[in-house]
Amino acid sequence: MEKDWWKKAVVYQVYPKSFQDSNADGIGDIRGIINHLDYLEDLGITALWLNPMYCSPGIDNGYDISDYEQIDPIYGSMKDMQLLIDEARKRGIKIIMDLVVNHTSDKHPWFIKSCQDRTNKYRDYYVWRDPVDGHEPNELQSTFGGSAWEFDSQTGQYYLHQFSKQQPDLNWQNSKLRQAIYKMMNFWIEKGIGGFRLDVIDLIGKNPDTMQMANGKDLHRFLQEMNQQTFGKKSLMTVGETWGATPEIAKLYSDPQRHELSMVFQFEHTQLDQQDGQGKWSIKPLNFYELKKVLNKWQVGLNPTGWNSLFWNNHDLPRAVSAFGNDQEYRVESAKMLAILLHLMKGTPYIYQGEEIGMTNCPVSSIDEVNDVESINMYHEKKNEGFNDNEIIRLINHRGRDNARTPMQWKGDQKYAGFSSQKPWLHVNPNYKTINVDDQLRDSNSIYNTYKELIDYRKKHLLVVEGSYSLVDTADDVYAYLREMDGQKLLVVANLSGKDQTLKLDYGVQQPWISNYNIEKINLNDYKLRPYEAFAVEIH
Ligand code: TEU
Ligand code: CA
Repeated sequence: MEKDWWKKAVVYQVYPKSFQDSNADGIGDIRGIINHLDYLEDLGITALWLNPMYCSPGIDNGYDISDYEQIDPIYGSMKDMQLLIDEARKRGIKIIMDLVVNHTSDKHPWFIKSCQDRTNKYRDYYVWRDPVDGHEPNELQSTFGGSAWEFDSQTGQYYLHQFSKQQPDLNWQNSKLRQAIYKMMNFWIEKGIGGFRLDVIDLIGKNPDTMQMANGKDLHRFLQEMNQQTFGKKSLMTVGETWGATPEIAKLYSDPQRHELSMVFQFEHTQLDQQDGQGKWSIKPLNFYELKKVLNKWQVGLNPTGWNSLFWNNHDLPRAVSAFGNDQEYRVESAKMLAILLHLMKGTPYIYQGEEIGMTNCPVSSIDEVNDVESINMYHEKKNEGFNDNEIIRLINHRGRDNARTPMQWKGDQKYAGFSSQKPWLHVNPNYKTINVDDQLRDSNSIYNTYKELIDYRKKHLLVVEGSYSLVDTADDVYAYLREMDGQKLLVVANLSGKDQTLKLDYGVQQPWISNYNIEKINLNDYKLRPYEAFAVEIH
């Protein structure tokens, strides 16, 4: 196997609970994924990242794991999982497993034993601290609201949880814990998987006493140790989820000389519609020039030693076309623009399920319709602070995680969008009648086919993978860049805005590889870009 295969890969992210239900219980499952491998092969993707399907009480939809080496029965069995790995391989698709090792579920046997008394050998698998003056050890807050410390009355200490209190943090300072994790990783590697996506991996070097959680002092040492004891010699792909990364930090993770990870997810561009330093529930309009600056910074900044991941959305974020495009009158144009802009950049692109058909956010009108623990906790917190329902629902509709988690829209003419024959665990977006896979497969001009073409270009032109990247000077709301290799030159232009823009570049008249307004020829010396217009042209 080629060592750096992941540099050429296009990754598709499946949120299993919402992809396809094969046994009519309203919950997506492994058989449902297997049933759609041909679809994914047709799209052209070469790796599949699966959100967690291990045994879990499901407080945080699988990110609270109670057994790392078993499949949760709601998703199927280990036999189904092995079948998925093997069937995917036959289609040239590698399976990337979600590795959640910053915390477990409070129902994991390690934690249950850890709670029994202060001296048992699992006590130190988690992070326990004495009360200070009868209170929490310090001010650390949980990402999902409230204190990050929970008191255990049986043993008289607090345990740390950076997410919900049912997700106790593991203590990575304990070498026995680290060995247990590596053993579990090797168990999965032996099944023939293609790699791991490492959940909130930048938190494992935490020091709760100094309150430094992300980018702690032992983080890179732990990753090097993990690399050496698990995937290091195995051409696997690894992508770390690192909310706290800067380009400099991302290079530490992804420089091959350092033997850590293949790449990381950085989130700077997904936070530009938040007010500075005020977190995800503070909203401001997206500034297109800022977006261009940030994406460009990462393209330039990771050169030459690092490697970028390229993505607009995932299961934690609003839908791409709703967050960065216009999900109403320009839904098709802006969804294609986002695809063209991202997929011709340097790095490994990720497509989140439904993005390839331009699925949109799915607004709700009451908290009763909300499933996600993060949104529900925030709702109660804000209620206590005196906010009214409408204000809070507006925030949830803008940034809540359920937006991305509604069932995949396969068919326009079936109840529940062809996701299941039974009422799904989460509502289906009513727009499935017009936004669905079936219709787009039939339409050669669909968003789906734009993605398919872009993936194909990446496979056929090494330039897209390896070519250099440089920004081209244009109007603020227009993003243009050049990719170059061995004399071949590709120009990519995207109008990020819903307004007309002028483009004047000394490249004459060219024929595009791809465009979202179906143009045959473009006079680059003087061109009027329409709302969200985008194209890529090879310069001759
Ligand atoms: O996400 C990490 C994380 O910090 C998110 O919770 C993020 O803060 C929020 O969703 C968006 O603002 C990972 C997983 O992707 C997420 O689904 C899990 O809930 C979380 O870790 C805990 O495992
Ligand atoms: Ca099912």
